[in-house]
Amino acid sequence: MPIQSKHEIEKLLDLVKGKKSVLILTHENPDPDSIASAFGLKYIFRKAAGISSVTIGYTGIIGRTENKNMVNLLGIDMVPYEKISPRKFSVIVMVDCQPYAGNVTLPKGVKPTIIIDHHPLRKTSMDAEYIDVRKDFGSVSTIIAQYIRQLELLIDRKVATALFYGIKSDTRDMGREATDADVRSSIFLFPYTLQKKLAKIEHPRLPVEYFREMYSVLKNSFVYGDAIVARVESIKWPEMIGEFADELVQMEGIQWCFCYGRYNGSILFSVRTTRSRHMAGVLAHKIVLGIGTGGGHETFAGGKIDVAQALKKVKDPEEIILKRFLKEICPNETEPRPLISSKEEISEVPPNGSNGNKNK
Ligand SMILES: [Mn+2]
Repeated sequence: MPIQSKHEIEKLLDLVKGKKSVLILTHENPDPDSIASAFGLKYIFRKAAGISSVTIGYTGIIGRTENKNMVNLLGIDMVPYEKISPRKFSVIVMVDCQPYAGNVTLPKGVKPTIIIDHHPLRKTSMDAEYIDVRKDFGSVSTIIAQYIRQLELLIDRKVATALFYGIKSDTRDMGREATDADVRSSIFLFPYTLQKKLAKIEHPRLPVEYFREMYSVLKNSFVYGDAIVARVESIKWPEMIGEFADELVQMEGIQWCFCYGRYNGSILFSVRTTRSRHMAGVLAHKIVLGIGTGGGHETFAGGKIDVAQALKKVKDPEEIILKRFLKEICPNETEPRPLISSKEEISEVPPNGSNGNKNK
């Protein structure tokens, strides 16, 4: 898909020019791509449309350490949805999501004027006044970087760093569904990035909790043929499902990963596949049909089930999504094998070090 023309971008700016206040909404539990897109767009609105009152709103939490560092180190002002009244804004923008996709909230009857996304276009999005939805792009940050370039705006280094990381993170370092456009936007942004801050975002100090969670996920992982399934017992932060799914699908011999667990009255799940042109998004949609919402991209997707709602229809929604996943992925029922067998010894005593026991 060609780059958006300057003329088209002017149309976007015309929709906000002279408006009192603009709300940019990310998706629930925003990831780096949606945070960066909102931050970049806020910058564009300020520099190119003279709008200073732009609020970035989000639902859920910013739980992943990388994302928290990104917001803190780059000074991105993110306002929780509970603290905003969407109806009071003159213009509402959605980035990296679309209405009714299940991962973004708006009061009844309130619609976004502008939608900029890279998930498959939904019918209900068609009545927005400005739609730039590029399913083929690896990230929305790529689109926002293109806008900055087309408008020949001076580049803010924090914005450049955020967008660069947004692209990097959504495409897993250009390895996941990245196109030439993503690469070109990255190269354009790179000279302006704040490398030290970026390193602190990408390689953060992690809370002890992270390692405990990782242990519990590995302990609960089962291999079914070329698929790995992990039921996460307690989700400490909602993004961890996707975070660990990204890790597990890297395992040799594995082509599919399904991670799921309960969080705040919902079942959250992530689907990953190493096979391109496999519709993880379609699969995510299919396995929650009638009981929840799901969707995403070719190789990575996710979804959510409201447990109380689902229980009105079915007895065990967790069992249903697992069964449906397995039915699609390994139709010839394979016996699951635990990733770590109980025979493998897990030491609960510290090693002896230099206390003289080593020759025993
Ligand atoms: Mn994205």
